[in-house]
Amino acid sequence: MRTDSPQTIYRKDYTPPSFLVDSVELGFDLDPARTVVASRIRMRHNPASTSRSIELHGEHIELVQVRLNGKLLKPSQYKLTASMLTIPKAPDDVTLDIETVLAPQDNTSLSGLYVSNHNFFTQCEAEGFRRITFFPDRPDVMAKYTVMLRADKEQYPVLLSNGNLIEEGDLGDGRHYAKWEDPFKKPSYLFALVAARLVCQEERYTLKSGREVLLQVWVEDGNLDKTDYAMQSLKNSIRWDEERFGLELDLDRFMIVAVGDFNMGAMENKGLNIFNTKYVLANARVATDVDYAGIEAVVGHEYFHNWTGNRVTCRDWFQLSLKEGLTVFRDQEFSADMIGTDTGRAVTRIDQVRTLRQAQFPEDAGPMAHPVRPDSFVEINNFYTVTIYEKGAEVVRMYQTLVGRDGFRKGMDLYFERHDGQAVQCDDFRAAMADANGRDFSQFERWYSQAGTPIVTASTRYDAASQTFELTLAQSCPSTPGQPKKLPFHIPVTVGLLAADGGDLPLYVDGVASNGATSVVLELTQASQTFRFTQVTQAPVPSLLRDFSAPVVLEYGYTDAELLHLFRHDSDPVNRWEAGQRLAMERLLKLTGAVAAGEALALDDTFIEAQRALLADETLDPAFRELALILPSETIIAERLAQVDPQAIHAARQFMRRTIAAALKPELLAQYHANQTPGEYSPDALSAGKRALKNLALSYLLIAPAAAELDLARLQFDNAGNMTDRAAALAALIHSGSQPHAQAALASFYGDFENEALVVDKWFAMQAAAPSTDVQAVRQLMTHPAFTLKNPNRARSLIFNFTNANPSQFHAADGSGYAFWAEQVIALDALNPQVAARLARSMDRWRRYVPALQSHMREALEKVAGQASLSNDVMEVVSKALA
Ligand code: 0A1
Ligand code: ZN
Repeated sequence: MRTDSPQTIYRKDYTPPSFLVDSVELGFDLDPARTVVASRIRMRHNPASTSRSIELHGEHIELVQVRLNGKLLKPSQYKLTASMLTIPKAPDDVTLDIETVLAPQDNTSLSGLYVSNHNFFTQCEAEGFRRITFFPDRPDVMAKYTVMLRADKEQYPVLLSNGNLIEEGDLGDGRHYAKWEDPFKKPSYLFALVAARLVCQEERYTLKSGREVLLQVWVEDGNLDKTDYAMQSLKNSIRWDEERFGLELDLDRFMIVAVGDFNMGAMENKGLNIFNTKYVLANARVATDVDYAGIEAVVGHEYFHNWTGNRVTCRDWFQLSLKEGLTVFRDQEFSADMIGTDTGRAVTRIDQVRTLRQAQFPEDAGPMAHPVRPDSFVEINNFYTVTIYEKGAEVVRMYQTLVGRDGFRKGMDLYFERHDGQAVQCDDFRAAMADANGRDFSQFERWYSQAGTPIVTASTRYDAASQTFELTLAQSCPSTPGQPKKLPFHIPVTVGLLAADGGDLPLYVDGVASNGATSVVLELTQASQTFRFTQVTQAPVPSLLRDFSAPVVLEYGYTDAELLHLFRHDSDPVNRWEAGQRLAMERLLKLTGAVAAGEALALDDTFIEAQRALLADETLDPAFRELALILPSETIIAERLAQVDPQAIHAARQFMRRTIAAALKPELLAQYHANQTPGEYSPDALSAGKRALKNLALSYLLIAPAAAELDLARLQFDNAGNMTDRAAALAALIHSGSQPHAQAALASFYGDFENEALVVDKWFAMQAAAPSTDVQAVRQLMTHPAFTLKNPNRARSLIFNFTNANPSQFHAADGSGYAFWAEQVIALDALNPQVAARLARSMDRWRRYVPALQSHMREALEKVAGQASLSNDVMEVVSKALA
């Protein structure tokens, strides 16, 4: 066991910085083994601070010398620890000159300055800048940066940093230089540099105002045929932010750079966004529809950060969701607007709900549960979570639901009017939304301070004589670590009432302005509240929480008949989908119980007939039909059970899929043929929806395939004109249970794509997630020459997909999956603590498993926790799991 216990940082302990920085000049002499960084920092005392000592963070770097106002400081004049350089009793105006040395080639953490495929990149969020030079590395210190880069010209022909290129030239000795200046002040976490051998696609683009800007997408040589979609997405993002929010690009030059080794998706460094290759590179041959959608979303996300994150930033890291929740909401709206149709919007909304249920609800119910604005953390990198991002986006969306689109825009305008150029808090955003709309959002604050997923329980009463319909909504929220009791939330619940013919009844609600509309937003603020609908001419079926108007669990005792009615008729497509999910979930829970009890399994015709009708309903978008046919995942089913038996869940879900496949074979085949997308590949939503439905049909047809189905899949695999169809056919063959077919296709796929790293990731990922792949097979795959733990994408593709997407094997009864998990967490931690800590999270829900598995899981967790040298990142996760 490690002896020093990691330090917890509390939000309540915030103090303003003692010194503010006006400008920073950085000089880099880049060398993989020994990079020298010279910095000149002009600072002045912050009147808001009582402290006179300058505190500069610094980690894993060597201090060569420090001068204060020109004078070299003796070691006795400062204090240097492993994480901080402190200069006590400093005068009001200070210029510091600091020289540091570092070794980027040894930096496997991918935080700070590092080398990837012989090129230099930086990643400074959250606290990476301190791995480059000593600095007050906190987001409320905003300064202007000038950066001089010097490097070997032959090896690093491209030298990039934030802002504008103001000078470049030769240094004579085979080296060259480039000088960059960022006209905007920024926190250190937005600093970036790239020194590399890269090529770019570039374009001049005219803003609505008429100003011309230069857009560039930088990639390795050989990848220029994969940059069109990222460039198009960037242009779409720029236009969208102008139109929807009146926000213009504030720089003359905007760059996207792709790097193969990256811990996250991408990073919004000012004017120099650095991206995981996964979110840049695409063409029909190598990328799937899902990849294309990811590129559009992430390019948008990083671009939108330029205003929500960069121009207005966070006061401290507890406010992370201020920029992340808001920016995810913006990228979600962007993706929805890009599709443009109502069902298209609904399809994106359904995807968001699925992500919440698959990942955020479990987080909110587990040992790492935290509020959208946390009160404490050990390692900030562990708080780039689905709660901060996706639940944070839901919180922002609720403002829009409460004040409408126009009211939301007014709130955004006021937010920028008040806070441009500042580092602020979540409360400031809430105040802007409230003040711009004359609303009281004080209770709404609880969405930021209380963790846990609220449960809203509905009950209803219809009185035919008075034509009134009463809807009672009661809310509660389970306790979470450190928060045993919760107060009521301010919850928007969008409601409609369906008539017997499936149409919407006009709504009149006492005390609520509804005026006969077909949907109304009710505001639930008490523990329990009754809403009275009048002029209700017939007993309705309530459609509750339309468009998933709040991130809650909604409970209502729907009958099957009511759910079928909603599934067939609800005018809100999200709730239509939801009714189908409820029908499926009820059955999956019963089947899981039956498997565990050793009883015979059966699926009713009603459910099958509903699925049959939906599958062939040509009035519905294929994309919607596909979503409505996917059964709740094994993870989502598990969340509904007090005690989880992964094998029983797997068997129950497989039984249901097999039964559907057998009953609907002709319809599935018909849809398979009806939804082909011949001709040139296009990632547009309609074509992607057709492929999704067709490939879902294929996967069903290959559950228990005869020779004809195997041939169908192989034919698609061989003749596919795009990666979506090729990968789907390969997955179907892998899951078909026919080893010869699966192995042949895998070998041919690898042969065709071995030089495409992102496709090799898919090859590993598909195998890792197949129920036929046991832990022994994963170990075998790890010996493949293409496997390495050092590349995060590769580690995720094999190891994370096994632990997170292959529950029946990961949870093998003998605990071998957990022992493997422990080994990999430990091995990864030595290389890259951030990635290791994410893998550590796979064990979050261990206390919910059947006792036999729990004891194996505890053993594995204790093994990790007992390691002599463990990063704070992993330590925080495993100790919270065991607490
Ligand atoms: N701000 C980025 C995400 C990001 C966070 C941390 C990173 O390294 C530790 C990298 C990227 C975003 O929201 O896109
Ligand atoms: Zn972000």
